[in-house]
Amino acid sequence: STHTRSHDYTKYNNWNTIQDWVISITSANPTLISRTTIGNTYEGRPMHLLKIGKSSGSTKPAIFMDCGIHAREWISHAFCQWFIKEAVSTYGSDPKITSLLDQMDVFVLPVFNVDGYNRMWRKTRSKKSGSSCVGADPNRNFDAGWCTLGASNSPCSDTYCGASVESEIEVKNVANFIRQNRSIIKAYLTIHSYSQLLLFPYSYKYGLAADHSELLSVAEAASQVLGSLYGTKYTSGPGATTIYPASGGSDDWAYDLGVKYAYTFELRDTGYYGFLLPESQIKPTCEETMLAVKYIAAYVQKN
Ligand code: ING
Ligand code: ZN
Repeated sequence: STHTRSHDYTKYNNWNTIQDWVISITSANPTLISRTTIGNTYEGRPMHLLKIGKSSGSTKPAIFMDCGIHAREWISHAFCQWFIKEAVSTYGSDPKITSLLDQMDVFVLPVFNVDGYNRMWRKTRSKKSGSSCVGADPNRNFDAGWCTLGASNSPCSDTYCGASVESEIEVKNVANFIRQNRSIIKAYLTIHSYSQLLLFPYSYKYGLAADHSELLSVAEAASQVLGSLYGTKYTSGPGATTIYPASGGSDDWAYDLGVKYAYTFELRDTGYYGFLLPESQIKPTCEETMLAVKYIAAYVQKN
């Protein structure tokens, strides 16, 4: 079987359930999935990373995707689980997925900010001496114009940039993995919610990325495909002018490292439910997002 019978992809699963599923879906699909741990979180939980792809004997180009940088954006975590299920269950029948997984590997980090998950919480859970406030914003902690624009020096702020670049161990673990694999990683996708946006660099400055017009046209086409299923409207553009200026974000950091196709998804909705998107919307949200992710992946594969 391709996946664990008992796993419910249309529920917001807690960390224990996700961790059991990560292990069982890997052992059920040994030819398509392999699992590593990129390190532990602040509180000591393992950061499981799954590599999805058909083994070819040689090193393949890859896409890196993470979910759950921000703990309360639960539709994000649900999407990574959905993506892995779809990838393994449609390999061999869906020509796009089959070709993608034959030629490339997709590294999926299903839960980035494990410690913060299952709370209405955004940040990590690291403790700082001299402050009673907990955590830093992992998406302000990357080395991309760190703590200049749209980030706070105050440990109590929800956009606290942290004590230094990569002070958060979860950020350091991800950054180390991507640095070590920079020669094979062609795209970086990071899944957030909410606002229905497809963002790309830059967010830490107003200047346009060198690849702006290509990034925009791919984003617009991906948004169009996404909307073709249920009519969901997405807006695409550089972070700074499309959502707000914000430094220390993961997509900007990956882009400046040399990962050209760096995108931040902001999934449903536009604010009616916000972070508390009902479980009834998990399936349609994941189905439409799959179309956009598959579009970008196919584009990256041929370029
Ligand atoms: N939005 C992102 C945030 O971290 C973002 C927007 C994207 C900022 C890319 C910086 C870089 O604020 C959410 N919802 O978290
Ligand atoms: Zn977020």
